[in-house]
Amino acid sequence: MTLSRRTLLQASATGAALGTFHIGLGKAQTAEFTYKYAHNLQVTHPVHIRATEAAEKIRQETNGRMVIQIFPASQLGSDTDMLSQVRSGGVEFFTLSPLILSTLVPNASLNGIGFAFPNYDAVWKAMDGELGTYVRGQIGKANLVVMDKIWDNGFRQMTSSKGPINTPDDLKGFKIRVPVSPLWTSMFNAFQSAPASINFADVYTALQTRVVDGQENPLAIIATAKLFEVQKFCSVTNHMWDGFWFLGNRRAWERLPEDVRTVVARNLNAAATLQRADVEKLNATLRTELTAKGMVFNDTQAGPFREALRKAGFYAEWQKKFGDEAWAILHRATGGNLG
Ligand code: X2X
Repeated sequence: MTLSRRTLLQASATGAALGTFHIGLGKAQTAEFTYKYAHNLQVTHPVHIRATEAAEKIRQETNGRMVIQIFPASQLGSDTDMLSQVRSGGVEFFTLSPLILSTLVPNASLNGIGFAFPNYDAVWKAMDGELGTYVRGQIGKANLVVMDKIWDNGFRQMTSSKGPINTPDDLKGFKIRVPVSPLWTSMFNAFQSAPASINFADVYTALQTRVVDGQENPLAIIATAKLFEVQKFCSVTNHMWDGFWFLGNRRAWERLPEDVRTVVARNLNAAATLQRADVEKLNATLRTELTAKGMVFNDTQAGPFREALRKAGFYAEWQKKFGDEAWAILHRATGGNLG
């Protein structure tokens, strides 16, 4: 009696376990949609951490119908490659700086005008408001899908292996890596630097081998991509704010049923909000950490840099390129910090 009851209990326990196993396996095997998401950051960066959480929630909330596989650190290719892949459908999702996106959607780079945003409050008001709506409209016209909430990259700072950047004069002749984007090249040409367009995937090596002497990125990237190993000086310039639009391939997006799309968009946008707070916190605390790792920091004044850009005709040139409508939107968003 005892035995048979135990046998029975064991059998049912095994059955339950097997059942769970089968359901679990079934989910993995029968995901209706398995989409790839590529980005250029390390797995320790808040973009990767929050996107991973969101992908797990999306899997759960769709009962396993939607699986998002994440490929960090430019594993599938550089930003330039991934932009063409997300257009063709080779990857379904991709996060990209608005400035690099401007190689496809020219006015996407509005937020990157030098020294435009005074602080994060102004950034989020703009990107969640009129400026963001305008840019997302432009992205839509280029036949890509974009989530409502932009993710944070941060205010960018300049690093160098040579010496600190204190004034615009220090940028003259400076061999600096910039991302592949006309606005970045134009800005450092205006400073009379020698900018080299290099995808992020190749930046660490370019610095290590001294192909370039410096680069510029927010502290969260200088830390997580370990650029402090190959750069000695960090000059706090806050020379532009940069983010990441969460892009999707349109055909892949339209293949998803409405209810799945809703779950995906809701979780990605919620993750962006959490990620913004993570980066803001990191960018405020990392100076101490990077100093402890041997980096030498200096503060700078925006005034002389902005004046150098103005004198070089940078703002006038970009006002013409963006057009009056777009420039007026930027003007309203930044309280007139445009030269
Ligand atoms: O390429 C960069 O420097 C980075 C990582 O900040 C961007 O994606 C624009």
